[in-house]
Amino acid sequence: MENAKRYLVTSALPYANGLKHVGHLAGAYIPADIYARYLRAQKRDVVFVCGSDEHGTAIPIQAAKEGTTPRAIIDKYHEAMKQDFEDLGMSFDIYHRTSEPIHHETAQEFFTYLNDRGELEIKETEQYYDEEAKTFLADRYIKGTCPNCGSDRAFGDQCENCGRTLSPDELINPVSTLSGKTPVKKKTSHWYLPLGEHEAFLKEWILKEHKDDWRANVVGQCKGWIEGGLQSRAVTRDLDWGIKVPVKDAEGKVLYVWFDAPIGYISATKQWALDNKKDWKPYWYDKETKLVHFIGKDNIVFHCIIFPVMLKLHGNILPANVPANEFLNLEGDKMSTSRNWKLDMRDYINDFVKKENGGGQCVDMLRYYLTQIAPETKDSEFMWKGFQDAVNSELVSIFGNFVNRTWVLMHKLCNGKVPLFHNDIIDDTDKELITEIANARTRIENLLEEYSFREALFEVIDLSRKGNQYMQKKQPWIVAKTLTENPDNQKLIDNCMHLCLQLSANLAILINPFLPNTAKTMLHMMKVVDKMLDWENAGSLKLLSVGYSLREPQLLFRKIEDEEIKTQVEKLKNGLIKTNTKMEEQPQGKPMIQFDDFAKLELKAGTVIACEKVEKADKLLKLEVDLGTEKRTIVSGIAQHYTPEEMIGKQVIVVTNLAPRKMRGIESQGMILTAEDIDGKLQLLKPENVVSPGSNVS
Ligand code: B3M
Ligand code: ZN
Repeated sequence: MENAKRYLVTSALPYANGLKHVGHLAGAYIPADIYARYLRAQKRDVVFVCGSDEHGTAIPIQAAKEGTTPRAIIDKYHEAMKQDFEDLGMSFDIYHRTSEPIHHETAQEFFTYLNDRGELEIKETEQYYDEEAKTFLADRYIKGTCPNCGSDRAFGDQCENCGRTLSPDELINPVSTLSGKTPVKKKTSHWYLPLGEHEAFLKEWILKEHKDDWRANVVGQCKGWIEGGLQSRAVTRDLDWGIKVPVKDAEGKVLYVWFDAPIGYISATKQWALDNKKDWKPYWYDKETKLVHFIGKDNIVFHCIIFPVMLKLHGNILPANVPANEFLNLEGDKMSTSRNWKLDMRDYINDFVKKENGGGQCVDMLRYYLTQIAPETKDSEFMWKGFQDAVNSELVSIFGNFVNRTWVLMHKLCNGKVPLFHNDIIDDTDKELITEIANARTRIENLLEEYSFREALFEVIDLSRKGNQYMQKKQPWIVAKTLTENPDNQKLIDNCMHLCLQLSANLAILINPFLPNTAKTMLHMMKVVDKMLDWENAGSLKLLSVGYSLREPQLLFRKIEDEEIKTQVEKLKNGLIKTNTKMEEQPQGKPMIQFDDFAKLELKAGTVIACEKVEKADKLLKLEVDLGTEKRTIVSGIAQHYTPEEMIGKQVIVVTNLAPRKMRGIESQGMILTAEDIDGKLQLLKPENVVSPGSNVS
């Protein structure tokens, strides 16, 4: 296996529009972190970069939802995501952001370079334009009926109901989400990357050169894209949030987020180099650099086709591999932010990591389970019960148990010191274990080099399992009972404990890329320095010197109780119920209005003086409301929440200038205001203390 001269490891830049869940963590972050930690332990030259993706329509859309500015959104979520990653032990050399000036400059330079060389084409097309908001509409800003399933929750890029990918032209009855108006078609020009011109290169590079060393799912997806015909891709957008297109007269145009985001890897490297007084260029220009992108499967086309074409045209190196992961489901269903069926990193941090001392253990437990179920070749499933089993029956019962037994017995039977190994009485069982220790390193190393993290981790646990079996065969605690009769048997105990201790030291090195906190605790127990964890030490049987006294054992992992799992599953299900009700009733936020719009409403406080049910309508009540200067009849849909008797005497808030409407033959001359609770129950809005009927409400 040839080592590269240097490595650049990247994790997909998460959108700064919300918290990220453990599916993201398992897909693009933990595997990259394991790989980077492994390379560092190998003392290779490695830079591991990530950062927030702060452009694209996702950002202003979230800003509108939260009633704030895009800038406030990226600042808030950048900090939050950065903190979450830190809390979960991601060892980025830099966590950058694409809103930084250095990134804007880098992306603009990149665009200019391609544009000046005629690598981009300009095309004029017709796109939806909102005449009221005076803006072209990004796909996400157009809503309509899905041509596939008929749902009205379809957007210009995708139907929320059936998941089908759409283009704005396919929507039936398109409406602008900004103004609620029907958009018109208007001409606009954009820059395109003519992917078709690079088909031969892509075929050669992916389908031939990398057909064996890239994951089958990745090559398969690329093959589909290439053979389906590569269309030119617009690399600019009509939008006011993003990186300005660095061309004269390109007002109102920004770089497409998928053009600038991957360049974020380059600007992050630049910033890292500035901070550390290094040269960033070899990482992006020298062929002896190994560039590896860790991503989820939905990002394959961008990292394997579009960005490589950009890199090639710009004179950069190409990725050596793109180990994309499939998706992680949760308790039998797809993870989804909009349906709230997810486990946010933040929730795990709050419920486990922050809840107790030794949060490091909990971090490692999650890292363990997510690696054990990593969706490397197919979608996989996060089950709370599976998490509990993985922790209790593997980490606690196998790995933790082996290390703990070794320490307890060493203190009991060897005075807390590393005993001598007596070569004269070595037997086959010892020899077998010694071979296992020697072989494990290469096996694990090969698996890590080919991005099979799941299997590599299995091998580490398996080695500890072998330690348990060895100890079970040797039974030093039984041998100890024969010592008065046969003092020479201490040698048997010594050999067993010596090997178990050396194996433990090996396990610390091998587990370190996966579970760094566990390795740290083990270092503390062994009273050795970090350097022992250098990968080159793995396989050695001389890691702990004879006679060296070690510390008392520490618990590496705690058990996960049934109660904790139950709580989590309930929490998940409750969250789903809440969002379901919320979603049905309020599909999305309404467009912003001006004060003048609000001022058009006339609101008054009134007192209900009579009330009765409306015949044959189980939801309606007919109210007589005293508004001081007049009395009005109002029909209201509150019959399932209030009885007529309860209503009499109550104060209510009435919209008095709403055009009258007939309901079940009765003319309703206004509307009373209610608030709807999460469970659908209606509550009347009313003044805190009784006011005179007819009081103005504003
Ligand atoms: N922000 C999409 C995502 O979070 C996008 C990745 C960019 S990587 C350069 O899935
Ligand atoms: Zn649909």
